Amino acid sequence: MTALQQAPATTRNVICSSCDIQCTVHAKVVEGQVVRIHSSDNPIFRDNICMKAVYAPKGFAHPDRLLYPLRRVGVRGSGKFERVSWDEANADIGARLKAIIDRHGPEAIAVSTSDWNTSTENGATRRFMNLLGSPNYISGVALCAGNTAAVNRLVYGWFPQPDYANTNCIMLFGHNPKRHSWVPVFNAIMKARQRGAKLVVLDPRKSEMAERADVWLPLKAGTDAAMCFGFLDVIIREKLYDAAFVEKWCHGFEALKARVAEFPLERVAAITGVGPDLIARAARIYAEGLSVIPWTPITDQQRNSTSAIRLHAIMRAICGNLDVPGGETLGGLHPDIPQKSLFELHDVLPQAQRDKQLGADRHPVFTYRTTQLLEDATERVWGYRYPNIVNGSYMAVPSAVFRAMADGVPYPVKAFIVQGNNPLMSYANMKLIHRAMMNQDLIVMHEHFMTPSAQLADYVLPGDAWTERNALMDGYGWAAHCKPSQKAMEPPGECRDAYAFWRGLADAMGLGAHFPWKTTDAILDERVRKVAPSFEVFAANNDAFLAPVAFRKYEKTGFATPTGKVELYSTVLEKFGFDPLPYWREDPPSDPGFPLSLFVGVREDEYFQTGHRHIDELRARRPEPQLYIHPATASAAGIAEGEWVRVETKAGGVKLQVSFA
Ligand SMILES: Nc1nc2c(c(=O)[nH]1)N[C@H]1C(S)=C(S)[C@@H](COP(=O)(O)OP(=O)(O)OC[C@H]3O[C@@H](n4cnc5c(=O)[nH]c(N)nc54)[C@H](O)[C@@H]3O)O[C@H]1N2
Ligand SMILES: Nc1nc2c(c(=O)[nH]1)N[C@H]1C(S)=C(S)[C@@H](COP(=O)(O)OP(=O)(O)OC[C@H]3O[C@@H](n4cnc5c(=O)[nH]c(N)nc54)[C@H](O)[C@@H]3O)O[C@H]1N2
Ligand code: SF4
Ligand SMILES: [Mo]
Repeated sequence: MTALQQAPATTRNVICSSCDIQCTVHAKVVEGQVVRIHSSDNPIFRDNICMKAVYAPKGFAHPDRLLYPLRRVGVRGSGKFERVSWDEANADIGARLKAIIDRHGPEAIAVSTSDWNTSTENGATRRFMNLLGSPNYISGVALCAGNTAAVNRLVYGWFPQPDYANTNCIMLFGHNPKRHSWVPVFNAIMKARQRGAKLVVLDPRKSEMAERADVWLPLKAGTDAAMCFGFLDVIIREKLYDAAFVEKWCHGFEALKARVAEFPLERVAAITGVGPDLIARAARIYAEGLSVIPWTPITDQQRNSTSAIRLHAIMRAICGNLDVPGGETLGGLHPDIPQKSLFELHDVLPQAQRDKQLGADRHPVFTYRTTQLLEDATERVWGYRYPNIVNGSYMAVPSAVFRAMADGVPYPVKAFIVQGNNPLMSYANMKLIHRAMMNQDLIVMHEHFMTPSAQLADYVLPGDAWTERNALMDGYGWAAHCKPSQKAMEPPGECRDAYAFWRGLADAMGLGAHFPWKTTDAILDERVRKVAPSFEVFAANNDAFLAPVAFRKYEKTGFATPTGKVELYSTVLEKFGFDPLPYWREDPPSDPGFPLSLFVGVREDEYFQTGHRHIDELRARRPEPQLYIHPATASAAGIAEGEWVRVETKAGGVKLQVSFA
């Protein structure tokens, strides 16, 4: 036995943030170091654990981990940095931000963060920006749930969660949780299947979930919205909807009916490539009993995203699946633990600054322009005007921010602060983002590693990891629960947490008085004050802290929309001159120079997004980036499995290794 194996061990309850689903796991700690991650005994998580979590401590202890603040000394992107202190870094960043604000206004400062930090910064990101006066916050959430949350909010004012434990049918629009992808959702779907719940899967590829499905609809990629019109055609023609709910609670059913009538099954079959009988069968299974449509980024990232998401919401509502056991529950804010939204101070951002939010003119749905039309209704139902659902509310539009950074249109953005996000690789249009970043006066990154984005920064500041901090993960305004995460070890070197990062910048900008909590632990103590004497006590006694469950809450408050009803016909979009009903927009005709169609999706078990490639054991399992291609298409082109090919679109190209798997 080694000395380490003999030393006494303790176990901490930690929330894994190696992806964004927030599993509670156990960290075994020996002599101040996390030596093992294993599954917790909580029934939602105990059945299995994914390899990203198991290898996380190894990843955090990697020799390439950033441990000290770095300042760029060579030209931007040359990779030359020198070590500085946090104080030096913050003072210089503060002075440079002030100069940019003096010259261009606070809207010239943009911030980009992502999923992992949704709960760990305790609202400090938006607090800092709102106090400064900048509306230009963007997040990877724009490609992942933020859009869905905003569109759901337009329809009924909440973002619902599936009740997997009691549902009769799960309909997946490409969503493909696996043993190593979104473990708790995978476990919940498997348990529902064991109980006899039906599974309907829409996926152009025979995915793992498609293999398990009662009905698999191999639709053409990007045609999900059209498919929903087909489902609704069957549901409305065969009167499979909940007529009493529609009558009492829905706005615009007749208009919707007329729109759906434009989509007879033959038309939908021609668009989607799936036969009318199969479409009708799936629609009837969905409408038969209590059913759920879990969220997926697939319908966040399509030409017809907004319509597809609205159509999901409409199916839920008219089939009587909203806020009932076995359907989809409406969460909201926890009544006893102030969620991070309440720390964000959206009310201090002046209207004139809100109006400058980039991209709101053409794509308003998750921007202030839309959400401010919902504020009164939100206050009536939520008791609060600014819930930040999945951290995706009140965002600017990423592509518009990158254009402002690159070309100064409609006004210049000259400083870019990035926390836990790899913008160059995660948002669409890498060439534009590269140009945007190269045109900045100041880029600050809060990171674990020298990512391709960090290599372009002026300052790279070291971040702590999820084993190294206390945290309170709230339910993103999506579910009304709070889960504590216990610090298991000290962060290495000078790594700091997200709240400390923003507080340091706030001090440098003369805003320190607005950040009265000196540390994350102080703000956590404040957040749990109503239910425990301190965060430490709260975390020791609670695995998860759930709000009391209640159903059909809208019967008391109405829905959080201007009409107080489910807006099948959107009064908000109508005000902006957009089509108030969902619609179908055809793809432009394909270019003969690009004969194949390409779609994305398929999470790699070993990695989360652009990270984790530095962990040897994981890299050995999947050393190369892969392209999946049908063997018949490959052989027609003379391509063999294992060969490297160049994939080109009009936007650019990439080299990938061919796999038939
Ligand atoms: N091409 C393509 N683009 C995509 C997607 C895709 O599948 N393909 N998926 C989309 C989706 S669904 C999402 S959610 C987004 C995700 O996009 P990103 O949020 O950019 O995800 P990552 O690539 O994981 O980058 C996160 C970075 O945060 C750092 N990090 C992790 N934990 C911490 C921490 O605790 N503190 C600090 N300071 N830093 C930390 C990691 O080192 C990593 O570099 O990408 C979207 N974009
Ligand atoms: N191991 C691991 N797990 C992860 C992640 C990771 O990076 N690694 N990322 C996490 C994150 S941030 C997210 S958001 C989730 C996302 O997880 P999922 O929701 O499962 O999304 P994807 O894996 O991108 O794609 C799922 C399926 O959609 C299909 N698909 C592609 N285009 C279309 C289309 O147009 N329509 C339909 N109906 N289907 C289509 C693909 O063939 C694929 O089988 O995974 C999470 N889990
Ligand atoms: S699915 Fe894996 S990586 Fe994601 S939170 Fe759970 S344990 Fe962590
Ligand atoms: Mo995501």
